[in-house]
Amino acid sequence: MPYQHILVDKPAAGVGRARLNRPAALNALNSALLDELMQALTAFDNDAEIGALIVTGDDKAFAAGADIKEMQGKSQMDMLMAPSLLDRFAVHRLNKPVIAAVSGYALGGGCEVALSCDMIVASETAVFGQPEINLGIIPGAGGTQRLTRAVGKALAMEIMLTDRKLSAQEALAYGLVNRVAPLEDYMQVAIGIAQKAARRSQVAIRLTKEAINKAYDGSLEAGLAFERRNFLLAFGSEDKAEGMSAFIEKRRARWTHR
Ligand code: DAK
Repeated sequence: MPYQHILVDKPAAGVGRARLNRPAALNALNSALLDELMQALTAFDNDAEIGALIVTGDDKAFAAGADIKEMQGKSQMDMLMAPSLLDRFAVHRLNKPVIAAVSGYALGGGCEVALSCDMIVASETAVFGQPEINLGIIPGAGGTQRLTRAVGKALAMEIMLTDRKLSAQEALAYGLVNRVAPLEDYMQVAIGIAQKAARRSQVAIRLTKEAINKAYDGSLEAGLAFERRNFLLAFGSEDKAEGMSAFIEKRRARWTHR
């Protein structure tokens, strides 16, 4: 099936790969792209020939976040009432192992998609961050919960409150990513890990993944529900409108704190 915003292939036996493909917008995640991504990943998840999945972007950007140009025109009610709001960021619900192969920017929703995967392989050029604070909003796809669990409270606060970015090596040191590899090798490293998982029993893999997530999750659902509420609150603010306009108009935001 032809997709408009992603590329799909099987780079090795048993491995399905979805590549975000909006390079002119640094793979910003618009609704259509997210729908296609979930459709493609779900198809791989249901394909008996496939044992592991890879989500990736291109060398310059995994994804620079949700599409600010699309979000700018949306109201709080648009976001609240969107029928597939939660289904669009649902990589964590897949049954098979999912590896994010990250090069360049993994920001905002892009970082959150990577964090929703089971493992992350980063190129040396990868940059992780949650810059939503610059737009007058908060992370909305799990960042406040998953990043905090991955790197701990102090660093999570710095990343999300001050837009501190993490390099690939820092992300490795803080336990956010599994491996860092040179730009020319990171995809092969991701494929290698995917192949190792793909060779195993899909039943045992699925049950193991479920059990690990149980240990890790705790009250993640409650955390996500709370985050969503606060995301919607921020989305109704004047500062959200100002932050997004300022980005698009390439100027500094003038916050009114309302
Ligand atoms: N959205 C739309 N367009 C983007 C974009 C984005 N997030 N990021 C980059 N672009 C576009 C730029 O506007 C530019 O387009 P033109 O001006 O050429 O038309 C093109 O991509 C190249 O970008 P730059 O010219 O800015 O490239 P630079 O190399 O100079 O800078 C950068 C790269 C990544 C530092 C910069 O582009 C940047 O700061 N981008 C924005 C990063 C950002 O703020 N990301 C967070 C977005 S908010 C939700 C769940 C999740 C979310 C929302 C809702 N629900 C479940 C409700 C997530 C929210 C976010 O991710």
